[in-house]
Amino acid sequence: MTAKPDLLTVAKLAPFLMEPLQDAFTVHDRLHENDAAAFARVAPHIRALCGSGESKVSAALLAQLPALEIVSIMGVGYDGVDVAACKASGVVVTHTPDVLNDDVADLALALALNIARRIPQADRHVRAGLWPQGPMPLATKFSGARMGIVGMGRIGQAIAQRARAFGLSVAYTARSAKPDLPYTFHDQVAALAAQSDFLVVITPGGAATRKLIDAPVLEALGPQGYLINVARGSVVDETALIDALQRGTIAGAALDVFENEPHVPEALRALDNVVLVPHIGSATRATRQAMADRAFANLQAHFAGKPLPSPVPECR
Ligand code: 8YV
Repeated sequence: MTAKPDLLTVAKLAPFLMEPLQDAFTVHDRLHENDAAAFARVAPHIRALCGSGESKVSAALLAQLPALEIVSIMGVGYDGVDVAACKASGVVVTHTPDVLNDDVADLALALALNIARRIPQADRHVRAGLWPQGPMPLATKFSGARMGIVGMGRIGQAIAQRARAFGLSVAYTARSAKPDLPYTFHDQVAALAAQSDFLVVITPGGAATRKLIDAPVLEALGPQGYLINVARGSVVDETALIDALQRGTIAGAALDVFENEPHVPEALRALDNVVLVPHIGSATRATRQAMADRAFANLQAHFAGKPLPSPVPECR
């Protein structure tokens, strides 16, 4: 019997991924974080890494893993992985696109509806026994509004389809215009924001989009506008956002992701014109199972010498 390959996990993984991993690999569960001496002993033998969309795989970690062949990310985003360093050492990177498009798009619409119609605030109003004292302040109409989407990839397109079903007009910004799509393209995010009631961020994280949503963009979105972020916290300048929310520069924000997750600034938590959820875009049982299956399938294919189901674009 050949020995199972050694695999290091770089995130706390769900049991439905951990179990198949443990059957097929010798799993070292976050050993690099938990036990430096034990890690130093196994590091030369580690052939695979498995983590989540939020995992950090730095050049410094890679330098300690001379036998590494593959990094399998259970997530569509892989902005924490130093892909250039992986490629330089012949390490392939895989992720799990497509299977989460519906869930993330569903959440984007749910957040937009929640912030516009003030549903969490209304729930708190009823629970606090305030209804007998009078009605809630009137909310913002969602149907027929203007949505601006920052990032028109697979998930952006799923958001746009749902927005159209609500009678919203859709415009977008992306690296380049997509002439096949029936939506208005803006090459500047501030110009898009100026034309939007709901600005939805669904662009990859990483250096290219860091603080793309800054004070001038929020200024352009304006006092009737709402920001929805289902991408990465890094894409929004959180300090500028808090300032804009406090001053009424924008009407409100609904956020699934934050700059320093799982820590959310007290100043943001204290505001009433926000809806805050803890990075749950893909967090349904069906979708997380599909993501786990794909992350495992990528590893299995690699060690069976078969084509990889979903390498990241840079590794195709
Ligand atoms: C999850 C995500 O948070 O896919 C992504 O990029 O951010 C999320 O779906 C996570 O990666 C689940 O493992």
